[in-house]
Amino acid sequence: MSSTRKLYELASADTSVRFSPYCWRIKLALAHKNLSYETIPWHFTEKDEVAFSGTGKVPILIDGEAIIHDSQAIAEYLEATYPNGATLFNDPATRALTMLVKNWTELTLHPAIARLVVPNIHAMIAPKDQDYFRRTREAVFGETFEEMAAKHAQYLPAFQAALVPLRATLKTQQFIAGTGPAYADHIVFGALQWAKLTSPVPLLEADDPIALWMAALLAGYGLAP
Ligand SMILES: N[C@@H](CCC(=O)N[C@@H](CS)C(=O)NCC(=O)O)C(=O)O
Repeated sequence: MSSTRKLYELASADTSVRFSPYCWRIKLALAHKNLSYETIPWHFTEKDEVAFSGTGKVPILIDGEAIIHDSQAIAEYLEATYPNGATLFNDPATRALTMLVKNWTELTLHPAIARLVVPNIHAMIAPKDQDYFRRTREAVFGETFEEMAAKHAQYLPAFQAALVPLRATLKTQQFIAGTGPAYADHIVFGALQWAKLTSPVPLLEADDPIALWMAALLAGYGLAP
């Protein structure tokens, strides 16, 4: 079974660099469930290669006969298909709270991070992806990458402010989900790992409780820092 599990994952020009926040969620979720898989590096414009899945975005998980896209759908598939592994959502109330974490991450944290890293991502991705990436992201943010990069210091406070409640939480409990990690941790980790791997400057101090939580998550799953 494990030999047939495959994860399509966003790759940079250097295909060993994988920074997608949504793919990181699923990599941690798979590790949490102790499921092995093979990753398939994928570039933004390789839409034909994933047409079979019905989406042009990753992550896409192939698990035997099942083809699932969208990180939330994949997490729910893993929880339903592998109920005997460690749980991703715990009880129904925690599952509901995980949606708040997802929406906060995607609607507050992701935009704050994007304004700091998107110009640098453009420099990191495969040359064949660069025009597409510039056109689509500049349209979303309403400014050129050059304008965005020039405003880096201006955009930093929104990112720092977004992290305040997370840092306060991690000062008093080990994980977002409590004494052990769960999918809520994976969601937020994905965003901050994306930031870490693509920011032109370090965004967290080494002794920041958030940085320590990220390291503990990776170490707990036996993943490389
Ligand atoms: N809602 C999707 C979002 C996935 C997504 O946006 N993936 C990005 C990589 S981080 C992507 O594949 N983008 C392709 C594109 O923009 O063309 C999920 O949760 O999986």
